[in-house]
Amino acid sequence: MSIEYTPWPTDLAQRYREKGYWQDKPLTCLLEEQLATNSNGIALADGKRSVSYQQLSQYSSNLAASLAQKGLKQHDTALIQLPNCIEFYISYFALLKLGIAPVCALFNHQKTELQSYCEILQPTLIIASSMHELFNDDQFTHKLFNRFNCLSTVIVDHHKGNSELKQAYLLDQQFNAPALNPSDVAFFQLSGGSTGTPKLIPRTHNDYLYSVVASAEICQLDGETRYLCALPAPHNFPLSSPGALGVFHVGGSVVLAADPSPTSCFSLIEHYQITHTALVPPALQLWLSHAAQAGYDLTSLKLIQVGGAKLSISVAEQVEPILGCQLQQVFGMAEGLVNYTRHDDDIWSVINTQGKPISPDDEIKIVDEQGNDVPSGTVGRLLTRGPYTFRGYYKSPLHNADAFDDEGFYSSGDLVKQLPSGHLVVEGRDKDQINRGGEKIAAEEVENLLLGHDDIAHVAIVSMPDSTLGEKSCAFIVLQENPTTKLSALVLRKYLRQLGIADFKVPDKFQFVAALPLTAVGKVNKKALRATFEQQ
Ligand code: OOB
Repeated sequence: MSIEYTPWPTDLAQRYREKGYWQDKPLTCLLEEQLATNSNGIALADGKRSVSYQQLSQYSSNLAASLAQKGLKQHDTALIQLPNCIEFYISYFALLKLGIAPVCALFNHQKTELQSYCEILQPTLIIASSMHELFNDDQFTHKLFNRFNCLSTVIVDHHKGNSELKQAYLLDQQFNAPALNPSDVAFFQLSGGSTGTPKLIPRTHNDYLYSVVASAEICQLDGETRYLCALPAPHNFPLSSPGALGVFHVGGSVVLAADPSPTSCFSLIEHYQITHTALVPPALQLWLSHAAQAGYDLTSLKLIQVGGAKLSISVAEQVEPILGCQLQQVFGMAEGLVNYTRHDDDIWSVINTQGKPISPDDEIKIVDEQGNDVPSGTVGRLLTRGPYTFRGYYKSPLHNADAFDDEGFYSSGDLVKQLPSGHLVVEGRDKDQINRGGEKIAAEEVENLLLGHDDIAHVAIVSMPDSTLGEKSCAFIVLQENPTTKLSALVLRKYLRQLGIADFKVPDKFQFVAALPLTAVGKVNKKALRATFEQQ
């Protein structure tokens, strides 16, 4: 049985097909099309190794065949957790070819996140790396097997010695590909989240392929493109905006960096003559301050895309003078909608706006608190629907009821205004989330973990301004009346790390208070808590 998801209404689906957005082709066509004309072209390189399109295609088919032999089959689900490496794309395409829909966890995710994904998705397969501490030995794998009956196979890519994953994909074998339905869920994107439990975003072949192909065109990628993937590979930005998949679509090369730091990236830029890359604002700031004295030749760079969090105007202005390449602002979301500033935009729009939507059929509503349209140019809440914006989180009917309006528009939680040119300017946020330099923290998720501590009565996590990351997180804590232990920031950090959450979610600051301020209706007044930082 196909994996369930909320479909687009028939009339819109028909329109998206008529307009040629949905091509009714599976995402695997990205590799097949290159095989015909560019099989020896370099698809991927990581500083030490490189693979051609032919190899990427063969390796992913080999892995798919080996998984099929283990009994894994179309419409199963899987969890992939790999660092930025060639194996990530081999695994991703292997699963797409088999019709297995994976969720691709970030490499800094820990126990809590991985277990939540397993809980929601009930995967049959996990592909992980021994470079992650959880998969260094068998303990965590055993725990997962005990807890999730659905699991049949865990494959760990051992970076030292024998890797089961490498053995599987290097063994040439016949793969009988199942017929894929392009309307099916291809894989799940991770939501930045604003609720207690993580949410998964089903992305179909049709909708995702459209966003990739259209993005590659907007960003003017071609066979000569050498794209540096320095952000976490599964994230929507470096995967599809236009990201690695956009590069595969045009037959260019993707070069993988371990992380976006100048130390990891500059030598790769010089060596591979990188033309395009995608960064979050804090990484861009590091590049700007290290470019001059680093001693690397960065002149091959043509375009730096910046997104994931708001880019300040003063930093945006420095890109061309210092790095000698064009800036493109990208305002996107794993749920769908992606906006780009365009090559032919005037310089003011590139520096001051977050771009305009990919598609003429991206519908934008900007509304006030009552849900009424605001006058043009006024700030309001962003709602959107379109040919690559999802229609519902996976198995989350209650949350979906809040996240969508009656007409199927998704409410992104962003406060924006739209200029007469169509460009959007992000002015703030109306969701319980902290954007820590592009890494999203759902406040409620971390609050719930802290509330599990016996000595904590109440907790509220809010953002506080930070000159490098834009925002950091602060937890305001109210202790129980007679605490059994002496709580400190140190103790609580250790507590959260023992529970196992991604490091970026551990609050940067803990503030112990007698009570939390409340609103008139008795909810925690986070606005008042945030305001305490403005006064400092
Ligand atoms: C990207 O995707 P997500 O899912 O990690 O986060 C989406 C949220 C947006 O709703 C917005 O709050 C924020 O991240 N955001 C920005 C922004 N780009 C994203 N806020 C201000 N300025 C920007 N340029 O972050 C993402 C997905 C695809 C492409 C680019 C970014």
